[in-house]
Amino acid sequence: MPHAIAKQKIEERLKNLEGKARIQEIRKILAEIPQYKSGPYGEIRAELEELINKTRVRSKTKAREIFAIKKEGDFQFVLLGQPSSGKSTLLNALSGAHFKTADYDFTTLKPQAAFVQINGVGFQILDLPGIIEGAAQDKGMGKRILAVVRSSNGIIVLSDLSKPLEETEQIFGEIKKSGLLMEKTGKIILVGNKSELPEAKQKFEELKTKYSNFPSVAISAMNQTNFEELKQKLWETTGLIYVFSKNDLEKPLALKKDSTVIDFARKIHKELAEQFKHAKIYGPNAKFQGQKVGAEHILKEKDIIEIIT
Ligand SMILES: Nc1nc2c(ncn2[C@@H]2O[C@H](COP(=O)(O)OP(=O)(O)OP(=O)(O)O)[C@@H](O)[C@H]2O)c(=O)[nH]1
Ligand SMILES: [Mg+2]
Repeated sequence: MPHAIAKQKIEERLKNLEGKARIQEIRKILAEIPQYKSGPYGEIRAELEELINKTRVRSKTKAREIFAIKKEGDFQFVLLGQPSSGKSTLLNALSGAHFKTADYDFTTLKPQAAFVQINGVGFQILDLPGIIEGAAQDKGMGKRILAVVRSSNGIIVLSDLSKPLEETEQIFGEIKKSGLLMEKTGKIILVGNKSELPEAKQKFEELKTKYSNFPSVAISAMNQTNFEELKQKLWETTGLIYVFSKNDLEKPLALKKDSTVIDFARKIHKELAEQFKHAKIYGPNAKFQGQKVGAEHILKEKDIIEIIT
């Protein structure tokens, strides 16, 4: 075959192929064409080798662009569950977003973020593509999905209670295999969805027993039932408390448990911390309203704080 025609045919074969599939096809072509090291076929060969490298770089940047979502707010949860477990439906209901939902698998193909308000504090929750068995070995984009899970602060395992429980066990298997069970100890919550369906209750009880060391709650994302309990458990999972500045009783501020008055001042403004003299505490935990405290006083949820400079 004249090499000009060969070149055209190669272009045809590679059209519309990306990533792994493109590299595989290039390798196949390399094996098929005459094995000359120089001359026109030698040149085609060199071009194809170069194309493999370019494809690698391109698919890497692409994957990163699509998959990286900047962490915003005090805590980032991810929704991890089998395909069609209702992840997008749940996030829409909690946040008012309008992500696509459908009764077929793999509706969501890349992470998408929304803010959910709990106790007046905004949390970022990421909706992810469904996860399947073999994810830790990269099946179904598994590695990329798990990388997003790794960089988050907490995991909501969304179990589809209309499906065999083995599917949920597989998800726990994958997060265990990838080391996330250890890394995210105390930051994983089990949520059973579609609880309004028959047999869901019974299945959830089984799950709850099996995974008794995780906080768990059964909900119906569709009917929005048990959302208060869900939010309360999510809040507890964050390990945060919310407090108020005496100047702004509308907007609470989230702090890590056991934060001190000076941590609070720092979070508001560096200068406020530098000019700190003492503080006054109001609210349900104060010994009396306006209790005077020092910089190292440990705050409790719902404290109202006045910094004196
Ligand atoms: N019966 C019932 N169906 C639900 C519930 N929540 C979601 N669904 C349905 O389940 C199907 C899948 O919902 P999605 O929100 O698209 O699920 P997903 O987990 O985001 O799916 P993928 O993005 O494909 O992984 C849709 O038909 C939803 O209407 C629920 O609480 N009860
Ligand atoms: Mg989805």
